[in-house]
Amino acid sequence: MQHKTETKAEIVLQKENNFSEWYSEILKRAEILDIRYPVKGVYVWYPYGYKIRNLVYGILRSLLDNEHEEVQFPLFIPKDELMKEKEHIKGFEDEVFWVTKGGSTELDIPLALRPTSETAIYPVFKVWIRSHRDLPLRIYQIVNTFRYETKHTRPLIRLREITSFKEAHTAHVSRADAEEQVKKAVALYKSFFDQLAIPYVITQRPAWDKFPGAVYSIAFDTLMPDGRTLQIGTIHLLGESFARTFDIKYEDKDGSLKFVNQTCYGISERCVASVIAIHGDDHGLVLPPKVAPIQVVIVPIVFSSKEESNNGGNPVEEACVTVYEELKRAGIRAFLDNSEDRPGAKYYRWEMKGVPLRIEIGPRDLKTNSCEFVRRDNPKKMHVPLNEVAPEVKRTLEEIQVSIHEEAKEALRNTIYHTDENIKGAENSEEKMAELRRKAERGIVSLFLCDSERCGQELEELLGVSVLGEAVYETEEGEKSEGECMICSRKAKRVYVARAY
Ligand code: P5A
Ligand code: ZN
Repeated sequence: MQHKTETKAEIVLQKENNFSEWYSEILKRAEILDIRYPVKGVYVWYPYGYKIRNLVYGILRSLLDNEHEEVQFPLFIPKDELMKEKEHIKGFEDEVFWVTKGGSTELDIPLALRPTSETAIYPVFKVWIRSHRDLPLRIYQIVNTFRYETKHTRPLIRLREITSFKEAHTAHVSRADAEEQVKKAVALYKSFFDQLAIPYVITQRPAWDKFPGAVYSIAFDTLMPDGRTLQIGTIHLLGESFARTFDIKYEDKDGSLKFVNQTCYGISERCVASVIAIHGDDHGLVLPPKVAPIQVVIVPIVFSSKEESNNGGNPVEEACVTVYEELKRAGIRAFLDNSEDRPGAKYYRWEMKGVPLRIEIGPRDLKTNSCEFVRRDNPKKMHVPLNEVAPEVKRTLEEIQVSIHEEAKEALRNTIYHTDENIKGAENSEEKMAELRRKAERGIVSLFLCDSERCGQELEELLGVSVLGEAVYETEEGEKSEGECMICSRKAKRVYVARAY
């Protein structure tokens, strides 16, 4: 190990003890996001953060491009369109930013900045869709959306400008086809989060807390290091409700006119937030190789190299360049750090930036024609012969990707606390409730709850949690999926609750 240069930092990073501070410091030190922009809930992407963002979105794009086509709709939504769908607007009206003037002239019709794009897109679906041959129609866009959030805003987590809302909208001939699409969207999002090595639970949101205008909503939630869950994506079955409001009909094979059946689903910057929060450690980011802008950094271990290299070549530097070029040729995102900083300063910088693999090459390594691999996610070092570097890098990056995923999945699994008991009705129920409250401090609690809003809200208050929803996709084998509601003792389904962002 080289002697680490002491790098002065005012704040010692402690992800487990003080996640909130850790998170803001990482965004700054790893140069993801500059939070100094003078509008609440609105932030600036640094170049490095933007590269991560683009790699993350590249994965989603390639998944969506399979069966969807990318489009772009306007940011402005005229007030009358936004107000058409009654339930939808009830859910969003307090969150809409309005443009009411052009210069100093009042606009005839105020324009909303899209909080989401149903009411921008569906009036156009009405003119695009004529016949059953136009269906299924599946589009997506990656755009900014605006929500006047009144809860505490937080970079990448609760934004007033979501800079990249990845929203898909589909229309189908029947309810069965739309439900099939919901399943496909679930599979698609699973694959997306799996590639980010992000573990999740999938739930059906309670009927009293679904997306405004939907028949039902499916949510993906992950667990942040402070024990709170973060909703990282949702999929909604819209049925015919928007089709009726916006009069979206198609001519069926028999000539009759029918309403389309719709779905929509979306993901925000929260997917980037969860990559940072879940994999990072006290030294900085730990990026999954798939989304690391630099997958491998090469650090030459040279001591007084300058004179030597000026006199025509230094074997260490030459070896580094050879390795760098070979990795580039192999399609690996490599970087050769031949700056004048000391090795320790370089280690610090690239650890902070989450580079999954570091290759060190020094004079001693050259004597054995080898180099040293240092993984970001575990402290073990490995000697690798120089002529095997490219395949070994590929193999190691794959190993890292799998290993951080397994670790994160395990951590989530371990914090889910299951109970089959009807605790509210039990003796010493006070004590048992307090126990559940403690469990919910650190993770997800799985319990039985009926679908009434009253029971849901009572439980939320008793435990200081939010109801995520019914564990529709993920119940473990052998686990009871039906029991008695913890609040009213009626028949109930297994539900996940947690303190949520
Ligand atoms: C689905 C796409 C929708 O808006 N319309 C089109 C549907 N669903 S949603 O649940 O309201 O939002 C989708 C996901 O976006 C994230 N999200 C946010 N992220 C950051 N800041 C916000 N203010 C914010 N609001 C919502 C959530 O992950 C949500 O699941
Ligand atoms: Zn109940």
